[in-house]
Amino acid sequence: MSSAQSQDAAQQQRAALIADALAGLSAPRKTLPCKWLYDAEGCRLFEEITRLPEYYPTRTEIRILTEQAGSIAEAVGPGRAVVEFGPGDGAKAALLLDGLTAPAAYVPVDIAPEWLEGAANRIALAQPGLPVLPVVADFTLPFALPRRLGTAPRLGFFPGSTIGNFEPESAIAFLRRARGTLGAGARMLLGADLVKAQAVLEAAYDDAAGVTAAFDLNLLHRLNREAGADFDLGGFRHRAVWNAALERVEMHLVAERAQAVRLGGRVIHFDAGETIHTESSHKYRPERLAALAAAAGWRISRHWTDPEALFSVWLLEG
Ligand code: AVI
Repeated sequence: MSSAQSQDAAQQQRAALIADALAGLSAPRKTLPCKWLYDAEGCRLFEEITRLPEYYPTRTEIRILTEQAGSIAEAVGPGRAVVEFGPGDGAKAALLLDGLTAPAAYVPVDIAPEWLEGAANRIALAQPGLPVLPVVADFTLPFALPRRLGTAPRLGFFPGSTIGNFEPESAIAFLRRARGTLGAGARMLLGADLVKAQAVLEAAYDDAAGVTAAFDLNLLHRLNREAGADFDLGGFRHRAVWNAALERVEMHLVAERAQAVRLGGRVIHFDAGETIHTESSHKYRPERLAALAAAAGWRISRHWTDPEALFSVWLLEG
C-alpha cells in the first residue's frame, strides 16, 4: 500500500468510527460496536488478557487442540486447505497444521495486513513447502478465495470463540456465508465457549489486575484520539455482567456521574449510572450451538472439550 493509499484508508476508518459512535451513542441504550476495541493498544491489551489467570478460553482451547490433535486430524481427514478467519498471531493454526495429515495450503484471512503477515510468516517457517496464501479481506463480508487454491477440499478454521462476539443472527449469517465461500464438501473447525458458573464468567471479563477494564476503557481513549471526542476517562468504569436470559457476558462502560461529551460536532449526555454496551460474548450450550450451525446449513460431525467442560471445539460438515 502506498502512503497516499494508507492515509486514505486511515481517513475512511476515522469517518466510519465517528459514524458508528454517533449512531451507537444516540440510541436509547447506548452502544459501540466491539470491533473498535481493537486498535494497536486494544490488540496489545487483548493479547495480555489471553494470558490472565481468570481468562480460561485461550489456554483451554490450546489444550484441546494439543491434547486432541490426533483425533481432530482423523476427523478432519487428509489433504485439506485450511482457511482461517482472523488468524491472530497464527499460533493456533500452527498447532492445527502440525497435527493434520498432508494439509494442502494455509489461507489466513484478515482485514489487517500486519496481522496476516505475522501469521503467514509463522506458518511458512513451521511448515516449509506448504503454500501460504494470505487474503486481505473483512471476513464478515463476502470475499473470494485465491484461485491458486485449486480444488483441494477446504477446512474453515474459526477458533477463539470469536463467533460468540456476534449476535446470533450475525453468527448464522457468517457461518452460512463461510459455507458458500469454502465450497462443496467443506468442513469447519469452530471454537466456542461454553455456559458455566456466573462467577467464573464474570471474573474472566473483569480480572483482578484490571487488564480487561483497560481494554474496555481504551475505546474511549480511541474516540478521544481518533474522533476528537472529549471523554473524561475518570468519569467511566468497566463492568462485566452475565446476562442469563441471553446467555452472554456483556461488557459495559458505566458513567460514574451525569456528564456531557463532545463528539463529531454533537454533545452526548449521560445520566449517572447510564452505560455504553461495548461487547457481548455469547456462551453456548451444545444444543444451541447445533441449532445455530443447522440454521446456517452445517451439521455437527464431532466435538471435543476439556475435562472441566469449559470450552469446546466443533467440527461442522456442509
Ligand atoms: C475476541 N473474543 C473472543 C474475546 C471474548 O472472550 O469474547 C474478547 C474479549 N473481551 C474481553 N475479554 C476478551
